[in-house]
Amino acid sequence: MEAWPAVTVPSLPGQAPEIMIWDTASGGLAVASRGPRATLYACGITPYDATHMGHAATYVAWDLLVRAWLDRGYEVRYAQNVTDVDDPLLERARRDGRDWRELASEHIGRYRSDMAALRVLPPGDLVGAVEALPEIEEFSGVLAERGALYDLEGDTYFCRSSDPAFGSVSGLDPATMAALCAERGGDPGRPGKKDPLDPLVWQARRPGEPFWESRFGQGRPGWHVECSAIATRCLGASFDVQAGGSDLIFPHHEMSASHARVAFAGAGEPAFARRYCHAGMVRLGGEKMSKSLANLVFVSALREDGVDPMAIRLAILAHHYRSDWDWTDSGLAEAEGRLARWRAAARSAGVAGGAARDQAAAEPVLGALRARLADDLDAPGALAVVDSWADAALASGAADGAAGLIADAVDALLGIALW
Ligand code: 5CA
Ligand code: ZN
Repeated sequence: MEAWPAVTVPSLPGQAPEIMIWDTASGGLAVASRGPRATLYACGITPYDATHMGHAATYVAWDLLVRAWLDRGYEVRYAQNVTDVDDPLLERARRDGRDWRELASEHIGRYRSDMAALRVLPPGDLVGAVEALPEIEEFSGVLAERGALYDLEGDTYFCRSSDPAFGSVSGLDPATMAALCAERGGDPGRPGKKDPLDPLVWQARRPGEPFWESRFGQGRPGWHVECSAIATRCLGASFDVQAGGSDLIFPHHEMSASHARVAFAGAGEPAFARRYCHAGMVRLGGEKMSKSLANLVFVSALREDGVDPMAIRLAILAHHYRSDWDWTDSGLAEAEGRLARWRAAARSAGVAGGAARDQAAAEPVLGALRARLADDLDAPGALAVVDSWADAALASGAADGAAGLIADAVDALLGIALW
């Protein structure tokens, strides 16, 4: 499906250092990509409600990674899915007496326009589960040929025991895995399963629900295999980064990786992602912002209230992507103040035309910004660098010969437009 329009990214003199990122699987910092082509798969939305600040924060985090890679001179290939058929979407459509396709399409449209407003660069591939059904079936067929699937009353399950490396993404113990499975869409208690953790790969047709024909009978695909198939179809058997919120570490990212390891066993490099990266949870009033709890702040609602999307983006960037944090009105007000200060500094430095491009003068700020972002996307550190520049520019009142370049760097690396 179509993504959203890209904004232009100014090119900067010099080059970003090696980008390091926290890898959940190894529990440490790792080089995000060896280049020169960097590949990213970020799990996309399930479109049954509007984009909330939690979604926005995760996609802004991966946008920092994409921008850092571009600044390093890498060619970026970025794929994202849209889970446009799944239980929560069908349940919401039923609850509201709406057609599930129409509900999905409304929220995908809103997501696109929110992402564009936040200046998040679009993925090259935005792929819906429904449009990827042939690829998902083909991928599942490979699992079947490898003897990794079994039938239970018409439903098709994946044997997690077919993957010797199962557990290597999350590193969790079996009891925690079972608890998280139950909480996050799995069915560890279903009688007849070979292992409580085995996930559905194809779910048999249920009354009143959409279904498609397949070699596994009439039905629809499981959630984890959707991402295994789409990611590997778009990026190949191995790619650099698999990204999502920390609520996807288990079971989702564990299962998607496990499917791919079995499907591509013996194909050379270990399959699926080299790094697994996870964003913290955005909360409201101390509780995870989630569609199911309905404690949501929507990007579109703030925009309709006249909030500048750049202030929303700055409010997100004030928190490190890996931390859990609370969305607050005061955080947004602080971001509005910061944006006004940065814009005043750019204006007072006379850069409306972007003419002030003294490279030597810009270098300390540019170098510090790049260093902060290369260190596990340290956005709060990067904001502090720009704050110091803006404070000094405002205090001196003199024309700043570097301001045009610095504004370009703020745009290219942080995605914040100062004019
Ligand atoms: N469609 C699946 C992924 S394949 C899904 O999880 N969709 S979602 O709409 O529920 O979430 C989209 C992304 O936002 C995921 O990366 C998820 O981890 C992230 N996310 C959801 N809620 C929050 C939150 N409160 N804070 C931070 N990230 C969140
Ligand atoms: Zn996913």
